[in-house]
Amino acid sequence: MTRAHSASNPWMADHPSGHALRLVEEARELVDARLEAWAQRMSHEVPGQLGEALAYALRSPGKRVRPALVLAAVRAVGGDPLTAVDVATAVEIVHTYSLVHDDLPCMDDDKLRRGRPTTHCAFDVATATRVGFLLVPLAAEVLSKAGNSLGLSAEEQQSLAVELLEAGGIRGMVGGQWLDLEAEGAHLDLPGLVAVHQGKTGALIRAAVVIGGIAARATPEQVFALRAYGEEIGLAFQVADDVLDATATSETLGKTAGRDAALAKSTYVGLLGVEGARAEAARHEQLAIRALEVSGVQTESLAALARYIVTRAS
Ligand code: GRG
Repeated sequence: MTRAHSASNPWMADHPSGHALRLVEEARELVDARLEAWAQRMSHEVPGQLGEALAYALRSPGKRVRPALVLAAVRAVGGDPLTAVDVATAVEIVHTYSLVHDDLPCMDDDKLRRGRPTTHCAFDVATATRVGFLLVPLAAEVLSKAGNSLGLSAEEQQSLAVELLEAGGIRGMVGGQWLDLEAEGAHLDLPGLVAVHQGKTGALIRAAVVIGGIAARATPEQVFALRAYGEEIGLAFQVADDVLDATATSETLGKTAGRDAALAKSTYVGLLGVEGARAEAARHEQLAIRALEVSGVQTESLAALARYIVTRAS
C-alpha cells in the first residue's frame, strides 16, 4: 500500500481514527488507575528502594496499546470491557517487566523510556533486575484475581494464565529477545526477522487479544480468529516500530530514536526501506482484519486499533 493509494482511500487514512484514539485513551485511564493502586500497594508492602522502584515502573506512562487490545477483544465478542480492566492490567504489567529488562545494560542498554530515565538509571541495575522479576508474579496475581471476579471456570482461568505466561517465555518474548540479541551485527533476511519479532513483540500482543476473548467467554472459533488477528497486528506493530525508530525523534517516542541503527540491528526498514516497511505494516493490518471478517467477531474496534498500530506517531 503506497501513501498515494492510502490518500485515495479514506478507510486507509494514514493517521489513527478518532475512534481508535478514544479506545486507547479509555484503556489508559482505566488501567492507569489500577496500576496506580498497585504502585501504592507495592511501595508500602515492599521495603525500601525496591518498593519505590516497583512503583516507579508501574507508574511509567505508556501508550497502553495492549490493554486497549484486551478491551477491544472483549467488546468484539459481545462482552463488557469494564469487567476486564484487571485482565488488561495484568497484560500491561508483563509488558512493563519486559521494558525494564529490555533497557538493562546487558540487553539494549538504554537510558530513556516513556519519556523518563529507565528504571536502572533512576535506581540501579540490581534493583531494576529485581523489579522486572517481581512484576511477573505480580501480573499472575492480578490475572488470577481478575479471573475469580469474572467468575471464570478453573479451565478458563488456566487458559488465561497459559496464554499470558507462554507469551513471556521461550516461544514468546524471551525466545524472541534471545534471537534478537544474538543477531546484533548480523544480517537477518525477512523470515529471520519475522521469527525474532513473532516472539519478541508479537507474542504478547497476540496474547492480549486472545486473553480478552477468553475473559469474555469467546467461542473456540472466535478465539481462533482473534489469535490470527493478533498474530498479524503483532507483526504490524513491530514493522511500525521500526519505521518510527528510523523516522521519529526521541522526544516524540519517549525513548532513544535510532537505537536499532546504533545497535546494528536488522530491521524492516533496513530490509524494505521506509515506504516498503509501511506497505508491509499495512499488509499485515489487512490480513488481521480479514481473519476477523470470516469469523463473526465484530471488527469495528479491532480494525480501528489495527489502523492505530500502523499509523501511530509514537
Ligand atoms: C532473558 C533473553 C531474555 C529476555 C527477557 C526483556 C525481554 C525478555 C524481552 C524484550 C521484549 C520487548 C521489550 C520487546 C519490544 C516490544 C516493543 C516494540 C515495545 C514498545 O511497545 P510500546 O510502543 O511501548 O507499546 P509503550 O511504552 O507505549 O508501552
